Amino acid sequence: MTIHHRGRDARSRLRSVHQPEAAAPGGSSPTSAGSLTRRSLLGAGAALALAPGAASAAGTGARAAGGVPLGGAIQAEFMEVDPGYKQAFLDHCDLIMPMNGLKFSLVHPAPDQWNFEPADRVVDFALQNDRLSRGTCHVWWGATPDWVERLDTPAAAEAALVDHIERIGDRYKGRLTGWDVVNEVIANDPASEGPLRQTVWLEKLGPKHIPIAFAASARADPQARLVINDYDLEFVGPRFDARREIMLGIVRQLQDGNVPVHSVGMQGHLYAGRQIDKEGLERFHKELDRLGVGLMVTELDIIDWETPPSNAAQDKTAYELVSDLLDAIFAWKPPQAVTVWGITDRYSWVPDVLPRPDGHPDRPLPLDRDLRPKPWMELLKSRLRAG
Ligand code: 9MR
Repeated sequence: MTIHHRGRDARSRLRSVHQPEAAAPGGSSPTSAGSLTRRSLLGAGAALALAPGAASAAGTGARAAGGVPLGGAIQAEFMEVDPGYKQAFLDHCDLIMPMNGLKFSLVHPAPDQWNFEPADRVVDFALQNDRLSRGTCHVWWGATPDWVERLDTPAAAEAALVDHIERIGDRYKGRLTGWDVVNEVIANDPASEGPLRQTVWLEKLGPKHIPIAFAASARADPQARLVINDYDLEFVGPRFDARREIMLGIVRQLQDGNVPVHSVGMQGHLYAGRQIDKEGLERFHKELDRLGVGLMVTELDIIDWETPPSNAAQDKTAYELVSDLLDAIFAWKPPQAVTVWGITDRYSWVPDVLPRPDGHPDRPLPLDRDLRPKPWMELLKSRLRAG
């Protein structure tokens, strides 16, 4: 398998992920979603025992007394320079997590180099203020350091992955409610590229990198809620149906191999112009529940580029999208947490990667640039509080 994104800059990589209409990476060998068989994920030696304590961890986690926790992902680089930004997380969030500080290439840029400072700052801030925190993410195509790309045997890749996860999981044990263990492993368009995304980890280890990562995470912190996280699981259309099916397939395969997986993380990057699949999501949630696996929203924000250029129109679209998403999830049962990806329009990846074509400012987050809550923040809070 060849990797196609190596030469591109991070921004264009992210754009291609979040722009399904963009051409699929050239040269990939198409496989059908059906080729992810139950056996294929759990290659020889990958079926690892459920770590002690992990079964009970499935029943614990981030649910706060009195409702569903509202989380916020914070960018450590703005915390000290912008006190209003930092305070906004205390004003609104039950859970405060590092947006980027625990990604592989940032925390572990060279084999013997670790940079825990930015993540520690966020986790300390959360815990000192009696908030929860969680970690993202061990396996992600978008944060693979060069040294990992250069590992030239499967054994070396597996050792590096396991060592990374064990070391970092152990360091944050008891301080994080859980981890996005693998992020964005499903092909962007399963019909032409799928079922799994072509990544360095897939190239080096095959699909078994997924159970390897979950098993290592469970060993490192047996109480942590282990999450498989992905985008584009929410909408109406065959591409989204296929992505939900693949997600269920991965969860079932992990369970078949006795590998602990406790929740599916639905990123929730919601697009104006797309429709939330209320029935499809309810079915998805119900099936996860039947499997004993929870559902959480992990990266909620709004990509409003197909909305007329007015604050009122953009906020109305955002409100409707969030309302539809919550209706769809709550139709079965409350989610385990809902986390917004940032908190204020001051700082977001959306204008960098998916700017509005008309140049009007994006309004991706629940607080505006002056930290005033938009109607969808009130909606979110009242739905989550009611639980
Ligand atoms: O919002 C994040 C941005 O600050 C980072 O520069 C970027 C690369 O690490 O990642 C962004 O977050 C992504 C997340 O980790 C995975 N889902 C898509 C998010 C937006 O691109």
